Amino acid sequence: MGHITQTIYHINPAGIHVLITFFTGFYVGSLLLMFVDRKKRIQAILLSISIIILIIYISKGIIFSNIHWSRNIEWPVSGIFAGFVLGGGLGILRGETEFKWAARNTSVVLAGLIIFVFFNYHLSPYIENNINTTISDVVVVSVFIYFFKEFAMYTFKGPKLFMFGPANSGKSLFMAGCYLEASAPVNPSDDLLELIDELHTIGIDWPKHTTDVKDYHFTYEYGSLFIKNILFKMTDYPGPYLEKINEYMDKKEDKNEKNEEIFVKLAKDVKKSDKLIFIIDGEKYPDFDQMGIIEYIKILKKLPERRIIDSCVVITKCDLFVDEYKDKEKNEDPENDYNSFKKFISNKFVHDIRIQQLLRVVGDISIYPVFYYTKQVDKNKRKPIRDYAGNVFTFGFSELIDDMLK
Ligand SMILES: Nc1nc2c(ncn2[C@@H]2O[C@H](COP(=O)(O)OP(=O)(O)O)[C@@H](O)[C@H]2O)c(=O)[nH]1
Ligand SMILES: [Mg+2]
Repeated sequence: MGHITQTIYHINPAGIHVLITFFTGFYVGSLLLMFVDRKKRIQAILLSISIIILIIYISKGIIFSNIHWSRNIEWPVSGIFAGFVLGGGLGILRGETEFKWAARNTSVVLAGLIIFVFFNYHLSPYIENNINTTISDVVVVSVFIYFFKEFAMYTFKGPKLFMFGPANSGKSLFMAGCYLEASAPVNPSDDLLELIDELHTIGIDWPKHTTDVKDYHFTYEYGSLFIKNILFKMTDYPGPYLEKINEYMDKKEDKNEKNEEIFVKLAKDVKKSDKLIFIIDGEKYPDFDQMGIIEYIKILKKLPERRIIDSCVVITKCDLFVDEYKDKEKNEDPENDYNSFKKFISNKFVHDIRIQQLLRVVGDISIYPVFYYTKQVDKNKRKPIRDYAGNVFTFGFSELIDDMLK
C-alpha cells in the first residue's frame, strides 16, 4: 500500500478526488442492483464487505489522502445514479429482476482501479522497473481480474434433467404436468407453451399427437440465498426413438444422414444430463416387453457411472390403477396418502425382471407414479377431468419435482 499511496500522491489531488468518489458511488449503485437480483445476492454481500472496508480506508486517508465524501457530494451521488442506470436499474420499472450488467460493471470498475494503480506504480519515477517483475505483475493482475469477473458474474447451476420414453407413453403430458406443478417455472420453450395452451383448450380431450420433433424445456429456480436453476428437458419425437438414441450413444455422426442428426443431439443430451427420467407407459401394463425397458438398460450401460445416480423411473397414466387401489385400501383416495399409492404402484411393477434390472441401476425407491385425473367416456376411452375454467387435475408431479431437487 505504501507505494500506491506514494504514487497517487503525485497526481493532481482534485482529479483523483472526483474519480474516486464518482467510481465508489458507481460501485455502490451497481451493488444495490445486485442485491435486488436474487441470483447475485451472495456476491453482493461479499462485495459490500470489501467496499465498506475500502471506504473506511479511504476515509481515514490510508489509501488515498484528502478524500472527503461530503465535500463534493454531487460526485458520489451521480456515481450511484450512473451505476444504477448502467447496471440496467431502469428495468425495475418493467418488472425485471435480473441485472447481469450490474455485476459486469462492478468487475469493470475494479479492473479499472487495478489497472490505474498498476500503471501509476510502474510509470512512477521512484520505481526501478525490471522487466521480470513487470511481467509477473501483469500476470497477477490479469488473473485476479479474470477471477473477479467470474465471481461477480457467477450463477449457481443446478442439475439438468432429461426425460424420455417410447412413443405414446405420455411423454408430452408428463412434461406439461411438471411445468404446471413446478412452483416457479421460467423460460418455457415455445413448443411447451403451445402444449400447455392446448391442454387448457376446452373441447380438446388430450393434446393431439404431433408429427414433428418438439423441443420441450423449462428451468425451475429454487433456494433462497444460493439460487439454483434446474433444467427440465425433453425432445419429443413422433415414433420410436429409444433404439436410435441407444445406437447413437457410441456412434460418430454420419455426415451423409441428415435426418439422423436429431439422434446425435439426443444421445448427447442424454450423456450431458445429470439425472435421467425413464418414462414407462402405465397403460401397457402388464405387457412389460412393450415398455422399452430393454432399451433403457442398454442406454444406461453406455453412460459414465456418475451420470446414473439419482435417475428415476416414472409410471404414467396411473389413473388406470386408481379403482384397484381404492378397492384394496377401503376406498381411500390416492391423494390422501402419496407414499402408500407410490408403494402400491411399485409393488405392481417391481415383479417384472426387466424393471428389477433397471431399478438395480437407478435405485429401488425410485418408481414414481403420476397421472391426470380422468373419467371414462366409453369402453376404451378416458378423458381428463376439468374444472369450470378448463384446468386439469394432476397427481404425483410436485412430489417428484421435490425429490429431484434433493
Ligand atoms: N388415462 C390417461 N391417459 C393418458 C395420461 N397421459 C397421457 N395419456 C394418453 O396417452 C396419450 C399420449 O400422450 P402423449 O403425452 O402425447 O405421449 P407421447 O407420445 O409420449 O408424447 C394421450 O393422448 C392420452 O390419450 C394420463 O395421465 N391418464
Ligand atoms: Mg408427444
